[in-house]
Amino acid sequence: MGILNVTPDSFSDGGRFSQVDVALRHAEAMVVAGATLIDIGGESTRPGARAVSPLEELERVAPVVERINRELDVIISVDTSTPAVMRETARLGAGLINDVRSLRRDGALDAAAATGLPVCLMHMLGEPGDMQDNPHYQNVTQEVAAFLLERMAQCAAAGIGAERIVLDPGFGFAKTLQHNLSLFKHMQELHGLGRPLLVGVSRKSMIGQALNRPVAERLHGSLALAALAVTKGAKIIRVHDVAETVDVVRMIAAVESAE
Ligand code: 8Y4
Repeated sequence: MGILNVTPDSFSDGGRFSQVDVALRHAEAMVVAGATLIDIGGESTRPGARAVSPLEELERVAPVVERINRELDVIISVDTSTPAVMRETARLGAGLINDVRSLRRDGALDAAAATGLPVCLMHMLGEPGDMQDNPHYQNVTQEVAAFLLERMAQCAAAGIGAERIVLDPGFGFAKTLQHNLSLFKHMQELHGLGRPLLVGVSRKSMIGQALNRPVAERLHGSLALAALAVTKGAKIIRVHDVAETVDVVRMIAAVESAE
């Protein structure tokens, strides 16, 4: 899964390419490099990021979803917690709802159910703005598993069957470095929930903290964790550096398919 951030159009310098063209070219490069999903997000989850209205989020994301659906052979994942964005992007050809809030916003369960699309449920406590204020767990892996099980039950009650669900431990969301490392080490316990796992660690601060690297120097740490995640059974890896990660995944597959 390649990450595509859709930035606002308002600062466009009126150059030769619109923001939609820039996004399409980035998505195409990731598909050529081997991405089978593109995750499109129009609302920043960074602590302190300005809140984006549903209309503004839709205006950023919808043209990109429509254009990629028209021009590329790839599954479009929409990184959103907003019911209207789920409904409208599903109509425009999205193939997966990726909600870091696990459908906890008002109306999100019903909106996601109505689309008929698969959903990625991710673990996070609180909201992006306050999630890193002193997160606390007795056993982070068990508590993440319990949270995801509860969200799966809410989905089932809303008509979203288990066969439509992908699960995500939510690395970097309401977790200290030690929480992230322990959760990663014990990730295989989450297979007990019976659904495919998606892992997103690309360039994240757990790599920065463990290696003392700024964000521009986290590729090798990201690839190490991608390899380890695949070895631990993760089925989808959400990354910025698609070509490099695809080599890692193919190399593992080559070894695994040997006699
Ligand atoms: C550098 C670059 C440092 C990016 C931090 C980041 C996940 C996700 C995000 C994830 C799923 C991010 C939308 C955070 N992370 N969705 N989204 N799983 N399913 N930060 O781990 O990439 S945004």
